[in-house]
Amino acid sequence: MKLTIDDVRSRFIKHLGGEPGSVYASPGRINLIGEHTDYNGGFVFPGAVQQGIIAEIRPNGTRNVRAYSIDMKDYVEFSLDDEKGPNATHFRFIYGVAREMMKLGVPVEGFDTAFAGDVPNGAGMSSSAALESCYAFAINDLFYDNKIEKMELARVGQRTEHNYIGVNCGIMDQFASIHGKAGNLMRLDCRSGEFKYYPWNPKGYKLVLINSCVKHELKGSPYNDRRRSCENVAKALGIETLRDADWDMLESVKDKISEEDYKRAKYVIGEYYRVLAVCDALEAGDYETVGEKMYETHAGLSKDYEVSCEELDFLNDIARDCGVTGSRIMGGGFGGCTINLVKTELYDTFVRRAVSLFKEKYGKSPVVIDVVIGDGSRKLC
Ligand code: GAF
Repeated sequence: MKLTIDDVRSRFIKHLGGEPGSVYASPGRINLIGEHTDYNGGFVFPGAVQQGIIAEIRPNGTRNVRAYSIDMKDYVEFSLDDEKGPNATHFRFIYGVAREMMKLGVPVEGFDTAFAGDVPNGAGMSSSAALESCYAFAINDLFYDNKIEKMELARVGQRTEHNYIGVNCGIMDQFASIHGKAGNLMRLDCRSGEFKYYPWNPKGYKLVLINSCVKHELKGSPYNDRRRSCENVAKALGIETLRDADWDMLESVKDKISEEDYKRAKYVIGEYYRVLAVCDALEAGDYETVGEKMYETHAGLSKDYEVSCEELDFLNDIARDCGVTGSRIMGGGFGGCTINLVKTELYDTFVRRAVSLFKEKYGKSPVVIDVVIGDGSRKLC
């Protein structure tokens, strides 16, 4: 994390006055494979990154929250008992988390807070989950003696997206932000909630993100439509989620569902099998298969799930032309980054080529982000 405690503390004191409070951090995430599977009860394979949110928080003995966003240079004051909450999205995350914690019986009190982040916005690295997880973790620590278990804190963040932001997301991002562990990816079964850490140390390979800087915002994007398509197909099949579907079942309802819903489900079922194949390949140290599956995911996300864009397809083509082992859209799509599994000796050539060809075509440089797998939500001081 480039951001330091002092960056946040100095503004906290400047804008909110008084004594220092407690400081918490929560990261953004990457996802190796398993995209749009979380809300379908499937598997995901995320890891926390070093970039994240840092927030300083100090209970103020009132029912009000006084919050300063260092990045947006924006201040708000709202009551915890207000039914509507603030308008600005960056403050609604805090309001939503506090209200969801109150619904769980947490005796949340008013607090003063300042926060900043270094997860690039709209990159598909989950800056919003970082913010939600940071406040859920902090409120649990400050007002409830950490009595709420981590998976429930992740659900608080997810419900904040559903109930206060309007994005019907799955659990992956908040799960990853809360549970992240340096040097480890995690395989989460989104149906049972069971997860396993996978040490991530692929000798001879690097993970690098290329941010197209096409702004991805899930709010108002067709993200919710994708989820609805999956639910339509599950309903036609008489099952709870597409986790329980296979190819034959999908074919059996082909005539009863729209062509569009069919394509969405086709991608999701394929992705379920791809994640399992990647788990086996990782256990065998077979990164070629991991990479192949990443390319297959990209093709599915682009052609069947239709959440790619011209710029991301272009970056994916460059990766393939350069001989990069694996490459695909990462996160919800509609812009943001590709994630690339690159042999160390190819790294410089690939990055140089991707930047220059992209710039030549679109007139602006994409941003290169080296992936370092970091820790999940924590108290810094
Ligand atoms: C977004 C959502 F928030 C996640 O829940 C997940 O569905 C992801 O898109 C796609 O895999 O990040």
